[in-house]
Parts: sequence; C-alpha cells; structure tokens
Amino acid sequence: MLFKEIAPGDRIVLGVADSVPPNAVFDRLRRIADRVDREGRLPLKAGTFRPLPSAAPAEKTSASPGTPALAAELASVYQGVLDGDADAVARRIDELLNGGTGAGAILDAMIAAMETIGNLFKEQEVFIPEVLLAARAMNAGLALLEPHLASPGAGGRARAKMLLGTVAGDMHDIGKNMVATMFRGAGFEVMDLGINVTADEFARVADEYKPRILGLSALLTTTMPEMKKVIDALREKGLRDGLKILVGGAPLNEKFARDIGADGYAPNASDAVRTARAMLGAG
Ligand code: B1M
Repeated sequence: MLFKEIAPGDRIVLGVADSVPPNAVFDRLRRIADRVDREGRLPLKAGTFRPLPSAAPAEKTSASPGTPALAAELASVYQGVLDGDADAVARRIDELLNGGTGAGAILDAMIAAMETIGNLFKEQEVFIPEVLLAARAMNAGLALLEPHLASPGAGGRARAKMLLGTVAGDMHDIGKNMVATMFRGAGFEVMDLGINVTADEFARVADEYKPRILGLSALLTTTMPEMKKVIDALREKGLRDGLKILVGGAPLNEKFARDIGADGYAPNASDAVRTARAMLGAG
C-alpha cells in the first residue's frame, strides 16, 4: 500500500542504510527487501510506470523534445544507454559493427543518450542509480568501439605518449574515457590512471612514464582546483618543463585553464586531439 501511495505513476529507489538505531526492527527491513524484490523491478507492478523517453525508430527523425534525431539503426544503442542496459548495448554494437555501421556514428548515439540522461538528472526525472547504469552501459560500449576508432602510429614512428586521469575527489570518467578513446584513435599511446587521481600520483607516474602530454579531467566545480595542485606538484618536482598539460571537463573554460597554468583547454574529446596536436606542433 505504501509503495502505491508514494510511487503513483513514478519509480522509486529504496535505500537501506546501515546506521540503524539499536532498537530497529530488522525483520521489517527484510520484509521490505522481499517486497522490493518481488515488486520493485521496472516496470513497477504496484503502480503505473513512466518510461524514459525513447528514440523514435525512424530513418532520420525530427525528434520529439529531448530526443535527438538518430538514424534508425542507432536508436536501440541510444535507448540501451538510456536504459542502462550494458548487455543490450554491447550486443547491439556488435551487430552494428558487423553490419558495417561506423564506430563514430555509434559513439555519437551514445553521447546523445548521456546528454539526455544528464538533462533528466537535472530535472530530477532520474536519479543517481539510473545515471550510474547509463554510465556503465556507455563505458561497455566505449570498450567495444575503441579498437574500431584506434589506428596505429604512422610508419612505425614512436607514438606520442599521453598520461590521463580524472583529478582527486572526482569520480566522473565518461568524458575522460572518451578522450582516451579519441587519442588512441588518433594514434597516441595513452596511459589512463582512472578516477580520483591525486596530484602526487600524477607526478609519480609522469616521472616514470615520461609522457609528452598530461590530460586532466574534472566534472565538479569542487574538484577543479585539484588541477592546479597537479600542475604545482609537477613544477615542484621539476617535471613541468617539456610536458604539455591539457585540461577539460564540463565546468572548465579557457580562462580557467590559463589561470592555473595549463597549456591548453578543450571543450570536447575531438577538440582535445586537435589542441594536443597543435600543442605538440604536429598541426
Ligand atoms: Co555527477 N554531477 N555527480 N555523476 N554527473 C554532474 C557533473 C552535474 C553537473 C549534475 C548536475 O547537477 N546537473 C553535477 C556537478 C555540479 C557542479 O559541480 N557544479 C554532478 C554532481 C553534483 C555529482 C555528485 C556530487 C552527486 C551526489 O552525489 N549528490 C556526485 C559526485 C561524485 C564524485 O565525483 N565525487 C556525482 C556522481 C555521479 C555519478 C557517479 C552518478 C555519475 C558518474 C559516472 C561515471 O562517470 N562513471 C555522474 C554523472 C554521469 C553525471 C552527469 C549526469 C553526466 C556526466 C557525463 O558523463 N557526461 C553530469 C551532468 C551533465 O553533465 N549533464 C553530472 C557525458 C560526458 C561525455 O561528458 O564528462 O562533460 P563530459 O565530457 C566531455 C567534455 O567535458 C570533455 O570531453 C568530453 C566528451 O566530449 N572533457 C574533456 C572531459 N574531460 C576532458 C579532458 C580533456 C578534454 C576534454 O582533456 C584532458
């Protein structure tokens, strides 16, 4: 009854905290868990369910609000990311690649889905679990696309090395993973340190790996200052000279990059490759 009352026509996320008072009736938690198990799956049996907006499966559609115009064969990839269904996304990408669809077009459909999920999150239409699932599906797709976007270094020439990571305190990695994919695709050798990377860790690995470019990503206004800490740490350890530092992430801009002493800023993954090439004097 409670579920029906609190989730009429919508979805709910039930969280069970581990800091319960000593007199908590644990049996109730078990009963709730059982109930969620039976009825909490989508679509909710105990109420109507409002589905996520779906991509219209037309050739080139003039989209309904919030839905991008996509070629028909890409609609299922877009929808799969939106639904957070990593298996479906992987299956579909496999089929599309075998059928000759370009990896770039598939990537665009996944980016569009992440934009939609971001907007839904902002409007509180979806919540962190859905966003996480979408992120997981996107990353599963990216892993499959990577070999198809990647090209080897030209003529046996040594490939320029890039060290990359999301700064300390920041767990966002989708944009950073796309940057890695695009750089690999452009023939760079990329060492990706992942998320939540401290300034010391960046400096330590930069010393060992000797990259020509260091790429820093941040998605939170609260973690942007970490980028300056990384640059300061490199300077302190005498590693700054000869290393080009490229920064990016949704809350950043050119001015911020200049202010913290970075060499370049890029608003998206493809511009990042162009900027890096220009920084290295490779056109
Ligand atoms: Co978070 N989150 N998140 N989140 N999340 C944002 C960033 C936010 C804008 C959402 C919102 O409020 N509208 C907001 C930040 C607000 C702010 O700082 N002012 C926010 C918040 C608040 C949070 C939490 C604090 C929420 C909470 O817990 N209450 C929390 C923080 C966790 C932490 O990091 N410590 C949090 C958590 C999460 C999830 C874990 C659920 C998940 C991340 C999963 C993952 O990454 N594996 C998540 C997501 C997915 C988002 C949104 C919805 C989408 C981000 C994304 O992946 N975009 C985001 C809202 C939004 O952006 N609409 C949001 C798609 C991606 C392709 O774009 O990352 O911008 P983006 O990358 C682009 C460019 O920025 C650029 O190129 C990429 C591709 O073109 N780029 C570079 C990125 N890095 C670059 C590096 C470069 C060059 C270009 O050179 C090196």
